[in-house]
Formats: sequence, C-alpha cells, structure tokens
Amino acid sequence: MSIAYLCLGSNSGDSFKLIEQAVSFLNMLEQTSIVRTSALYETEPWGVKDQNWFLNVAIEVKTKLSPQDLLVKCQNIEKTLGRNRQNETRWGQRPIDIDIIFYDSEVINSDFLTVPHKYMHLRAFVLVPLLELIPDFVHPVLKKTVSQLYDDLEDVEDVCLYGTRQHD
Ligand code: A4P
Ligand code: MG
Repeated sequence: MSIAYLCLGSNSGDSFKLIEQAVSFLNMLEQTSIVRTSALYETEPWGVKDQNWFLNVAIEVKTKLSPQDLLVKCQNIEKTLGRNRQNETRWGQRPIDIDIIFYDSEVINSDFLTVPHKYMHLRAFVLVPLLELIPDFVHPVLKKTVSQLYDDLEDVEDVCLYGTRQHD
C-alpha cells in the first residue's frame, strides 16, 4: 500500500460540482481509497494570470496502483468530466485537473510522469492545502518540508478558504 497526494483544480464550468464529482470518482477507483482531504480553496490563477480563479483541494489516497496506473486513472476521470486537452493551452483554463504531487517518497522522471510534481514547490495553491495534511513531509528531491517550501515561496498567489474571498 502506498500513500499519494493529489491536487485537484478547476476553473471552468461548475467548478464546485466538477471537484465533487472528481472526488467521488477517485473514491470509486479500484485498489484506492481516500484517507483525508484538505479544505477547499479559491485560488488566484498561477502562471497565466488572465483567467478565472480556480478551486483547489488536496487529497491523500491509499493505493495499490502504481504511480503510472494512478496517473492513467486520474486522466480517465478528467476525460469523463469533459476535459479535452486539445482545447487547452499550457497553464490555461480547464474544467478539471488532477495532478500527482507526491507518491510515497518516490522520485520519478519519465516522459509521462514527473513526481514530485515539477512545479509544486512554486505553487501556493498546492502548498497551502498540503500544509493542512502533511506540514512535516520532506520533499524527496529538495529535502525540505512542505512548511519550509511554503516559507520559501517568493511569489505567493492569493489562496482563500472557499467562501471567504473578498470580491472587488
Ligand atoms: N504529468 C506529468 N507529471 C504529472 C504529475 N505529477 N501529475 C503529465 C499529473 N500529470 C503529470 O505535462 C503534460 C503531461 O504530463 C500531461 O499529460 C500531464 O498530465 P506538461 O506538458 O509538463 O504540462 P504542464 O507544464 O504540467 O502544464 P499543464 O498540465 O497545462 O498545467 P499544470 O501544471 O497542471 O497547471 N492556478 C491555480 N491557482 N490553480 C490551479 O489549479 N492549474 C494550472 C495548471 C495553472 N494555474 C493554476 C492551476
Ligand atoms: Mg496537470
């Protein structure tokens, strides 16, 4: 049994419902179960600024699937929920995105999969939800804890608990 951390994100369509549906599909995956989830956050777009805010959540799963099989299952859930990568630009708007952030302390660098996720340490929308779950977990490459990575962030996009965002 392995422990993996996923980050779910959505900024087009009914994001609340899409996240909810993605979570229930994850719960139905064979050989996988959800252990804990973070709170839900409204987050300022990272990377490409000129797009809707996102909803993000981090999820801890227990799984017997390999990292590669877990990725394929996550991509199938994305497809089921209407994601079509052909319509997308890098870091642009998407109905649902499921990224594998950590898989135990494994380090994977293939064409298909990079774990830990290659931008996770630069993203408050990943680190803030993860802080709730595993503040002391050590990034196996950077050798820093999640809370150290958060403290090291230079550009911090806004991350608000769902429902607490001040609209201007
Ligand atoms: N892939 C590789 N590693 C992983 C992993 N650890 N988890 C796959 C999941 N998928 C992984 O990656 C292309 C292929 O590698 C995909 O099939 C991917 O699923 P790429 O070409 O390196 O693409 P990318 O650079 O990761 O860009 P992508 O997928 O467009 O965007 P991201 O990185 O997922 O970010 N702002 C906020 N506030 N909240 C968000 O959720 N999301 C994004 C999208 C941008 N800004 C955001 C948010
Ligand atoms: Mg992705």
